[in-house]
Amino acid sequence: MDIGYLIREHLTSPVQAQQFETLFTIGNGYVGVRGLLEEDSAHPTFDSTRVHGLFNLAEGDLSPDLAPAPHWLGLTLEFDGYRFGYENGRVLGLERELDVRSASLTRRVLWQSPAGDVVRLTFERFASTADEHVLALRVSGRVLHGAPRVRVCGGIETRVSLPSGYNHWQPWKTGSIEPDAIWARSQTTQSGYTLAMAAALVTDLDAVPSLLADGAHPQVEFGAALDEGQTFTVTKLVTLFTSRDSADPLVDAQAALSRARQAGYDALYAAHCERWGRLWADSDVVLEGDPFLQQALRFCIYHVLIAAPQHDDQVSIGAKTLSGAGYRGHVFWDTELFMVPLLTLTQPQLARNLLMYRYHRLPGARAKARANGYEGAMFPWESADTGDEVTPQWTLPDASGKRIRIWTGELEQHVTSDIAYAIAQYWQWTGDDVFMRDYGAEIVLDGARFWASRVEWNAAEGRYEIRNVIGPDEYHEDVDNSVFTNAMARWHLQTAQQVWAWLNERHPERAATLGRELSIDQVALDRWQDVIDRIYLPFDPERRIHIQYDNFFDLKPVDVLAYQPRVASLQSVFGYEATRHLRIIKQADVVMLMALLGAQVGDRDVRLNNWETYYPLCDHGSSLSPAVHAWVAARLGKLDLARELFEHAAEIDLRDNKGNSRDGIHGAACGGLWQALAFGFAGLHLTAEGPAIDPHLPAGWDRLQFSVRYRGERYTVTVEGGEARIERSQP
Ligand code: IFM
Repeated sequence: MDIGYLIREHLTSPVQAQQFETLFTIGNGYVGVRGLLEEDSAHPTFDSTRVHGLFNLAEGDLSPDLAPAPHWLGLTLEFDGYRFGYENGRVLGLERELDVRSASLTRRVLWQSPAGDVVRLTFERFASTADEHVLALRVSGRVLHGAPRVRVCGGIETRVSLPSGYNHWQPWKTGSIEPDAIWARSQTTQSGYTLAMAAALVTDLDAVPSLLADGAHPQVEFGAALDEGQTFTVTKLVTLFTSRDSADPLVDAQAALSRARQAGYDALYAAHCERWGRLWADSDVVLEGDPFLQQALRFCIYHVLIAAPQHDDQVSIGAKTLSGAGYRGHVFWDTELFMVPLLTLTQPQLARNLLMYRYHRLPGARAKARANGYEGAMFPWESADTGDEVTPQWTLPDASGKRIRIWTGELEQHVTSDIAYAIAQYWQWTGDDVFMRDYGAEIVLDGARFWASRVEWNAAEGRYEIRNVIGPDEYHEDVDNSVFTNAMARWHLQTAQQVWAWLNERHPERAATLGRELSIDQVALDRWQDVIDRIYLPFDPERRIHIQYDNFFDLKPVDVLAYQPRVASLQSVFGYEATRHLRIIKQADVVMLMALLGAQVGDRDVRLNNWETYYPLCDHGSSLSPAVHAWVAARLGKLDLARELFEHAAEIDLRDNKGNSRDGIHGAACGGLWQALAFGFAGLHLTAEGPAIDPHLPAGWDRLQFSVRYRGERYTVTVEGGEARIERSQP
């Protein structure tokens, strides 16, 4: 077994348990299941399971949550009346590990009951990637000492809640199918999605199952006498459907359960592993010379893969994937600029699904533009199922009851260009002209219309400006002429010109339709060109640096590097209000622009000057930041620093270095790590002839190998022993 695929649990304090619940999330692009323990009967929320797309607005709330699905992991084991659990009896041995190669979680426990019986228990679980409606867990036991009577009980716990306490479900209806199988069904209170779950408890013990009637928590139980040396297995098979994917979720859940029972755990697991073998064949990275980074890369790729919808183009990946309650499941630019590129280059069909989510949400983006007095499509900063802006306006109250106004929903507008960037990148790498013709072009063109209407003419200066925004650096709100925002708006308009020219040349009928529907005429095209020519990109010609936004250098200087090392952000050190006036950057901003646009931002000297100016000011208060810095540092040849920043990015969840992994995986940091490696260290880029590399690896990285897909063909990048190559490979 290659250690680079295994993530082991190391608990040094009880609070870390929640970090590992997040880390040990299993999933299949439809459902995500946190790593709660099977026997955990006293969990504060039972918030283990999330299904894509089930957003709901709870009564009394103003922003939707991804509603938590019932907790299906529960399994109680009692030996002669003593309940198995770490707090009872003695744990004589314990190990728990996530195997990202097979997307499965395993725990081995040697346990002595208070009566002295000793059992060895192995728990395994997976969320099937071969049939995404199937979830499975199995416990295999062996009695090493004693001959206890075992009692087993497991069911569907519907009394789940979010840390916020909001309820999202109407009262659950529950029932039984057979003596060893049960079901539960309900609807979300406001959005009206139905979810149905069915579960069976199957065993090789000579036991007669019976039902424990509890409306909110239907369970199956059975008991049997065990002999010393005896082995046994208990398998819990669970199926899950929603009204998003089924006309009758309960009927489908029951039918799928019957099929899953017939197949059995081993066959289901084999099919699941076969699919994962194919996923890894395309997405794996080998990095020899640093075992931690090797493990982190696979861990991060795994978490993006288990969150990416396989068969559904109406949902997208939230900032915390399906692994936690953070950010309520909402979708940010994190998806398009951080996670999608990994998928575009290694699993293009999954990237396409995510881009289609934005296509389907164009009506929401158009409504937002209209509501703000603009044209075209203005995508929401936070998006859920409807495509409307769902960013909450206030933070939750702190200990003193104080709440802070959140302005990103109104002011953080660059997301519209970020989506266009992901579309252009997807198109370049895949050559998927059908997608571009039928869907992508419409997003890019209508986004361009937004920017053309959004800019303001400054007659005194003779230039277009974009005032009152938030750039990637969210410590500074309501700023004018964020260079990131302005430069990406300009890039977006230029890209729209290219897409429009291509459409007219290759698909004139589609161009005519879109031209009519989006009012793209010569007047509009002239306006785009004028904005491109005269939009203001703040630049200091003496220092030859970009200026993050107007008056940025009036902020009070702070020696940010003097506050290292630290887990808390400098905003929490100085306070929200004070930080607004300090020259501290939350995350890659000008640096982010350099990562995306490279030499288009300026010549090497300008980019180096930008780096020397902005890197020392950055607090990395956002998990999105370190990987982007690593990427740019690697391109600028600052390899030691690049490696340090890469390690910082790699540690975000595995070592919880932002202190909030309990809320869910930082999906953007995961996707960012891969990009830092591919685009930064390996220097992967496209030329007219196809993909090319320009690698610079830090000392100690002995070998790097990964594959990407370019226009249907696989290319493998290998860097080892001072040699580097990219070659077309099979299949
Ligand atoms: O999208 C990010 C943002 O850039 C920084 N704050 C957190 C958001 C969600 O990850």
